[in-house]
Amino acid sequence: MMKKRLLTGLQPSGDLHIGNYFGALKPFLDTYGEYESFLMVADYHTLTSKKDSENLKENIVNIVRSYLAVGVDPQKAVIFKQSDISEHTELAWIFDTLVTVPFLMQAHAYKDKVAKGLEANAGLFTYPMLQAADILLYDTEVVPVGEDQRQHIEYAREAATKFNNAFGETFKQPKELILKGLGVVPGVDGQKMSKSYGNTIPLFGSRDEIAKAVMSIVTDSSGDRPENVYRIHTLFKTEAELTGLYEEKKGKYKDLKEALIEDIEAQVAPMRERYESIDEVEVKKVLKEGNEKAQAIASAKMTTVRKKVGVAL
Ligand code: AQP
Repeated sequence: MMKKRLLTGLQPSGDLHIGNYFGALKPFLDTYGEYESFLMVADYHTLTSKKDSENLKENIVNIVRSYLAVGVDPQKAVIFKQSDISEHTELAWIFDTLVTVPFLMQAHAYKDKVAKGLEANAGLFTYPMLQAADILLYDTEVVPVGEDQRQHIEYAREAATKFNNAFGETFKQPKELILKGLGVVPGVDGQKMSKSYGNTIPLFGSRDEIAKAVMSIVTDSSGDRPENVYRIHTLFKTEAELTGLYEEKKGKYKDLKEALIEDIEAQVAPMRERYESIDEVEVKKVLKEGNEKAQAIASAKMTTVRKKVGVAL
């Protein structure tokens, strides 16, 4: 029996943080063996917010290093780069012609980013349709993501429905996979951890960088338990494991932060070591192999799509 397909992608827009890990990479790692799996470098999405070519190049290499360092086996998942498969932007254009401006205007992520001062460029506005193309091009059925992406997966379903209604059954309906308790990892200020909010704990940071970020977690001095510290701590230890520690160190915020640093370090140090050992040669090899596999699927799907919409002569 054919395995169902699973796909997710992250933007090479800066250093990955533990929110990206627990929200997207961990659910991917926990499930990708059960599916035919795809892990994309969402580099064209990054252009909606960043225009720094040297930095983008470096971040593309680093995100593939991250994928490998957290334990993704490139023999078991297709690791590929979005911009190398031009069918993504081609299909996104077709979806742009199917959805309305008022529909796109309801996207929370767009409104939030513009409210935070990001330029309201047309690419940022139509981003959900490029994401729909990323997903639907591969007949993806499962998409591991954080909570902030739930609406975008709904938008991908809408793009599939609009296309199928207009041109006949072509695309599958994808479903988000959001792990309980991991959908929104808080940052050091208690808001959603986000590269653009400057509130992250870096996934591959040095011990000192992790310690600095943890020590800056905002604590509310009114209670025995520093809630922001505790919420992040539950990602690394079970609540049962933490009960004794938080009882013993009641009110001692510095001690609790130090315990959190140790627990983060225990989990990320081996990944950081692997990350440091992966070079650009290996990254290029992985992408070359992954791109070939992705390209074959994307080309076949777009041949069908072009026929269905009527542009193929
Ligand atoms: N705080 C978070 N908690 C849970 N999941 C999260 N994700 C991001 N932040 C959290 C998930 O990580 C994946 C990668 O998303 P992306 O690379 O497209 O970037 P993003 O969502 O825009 O991530 P950032 O760090 O929050 O970047 P900016 O600053 O651009 O907003 C997605 O699955 C996302 O849900």
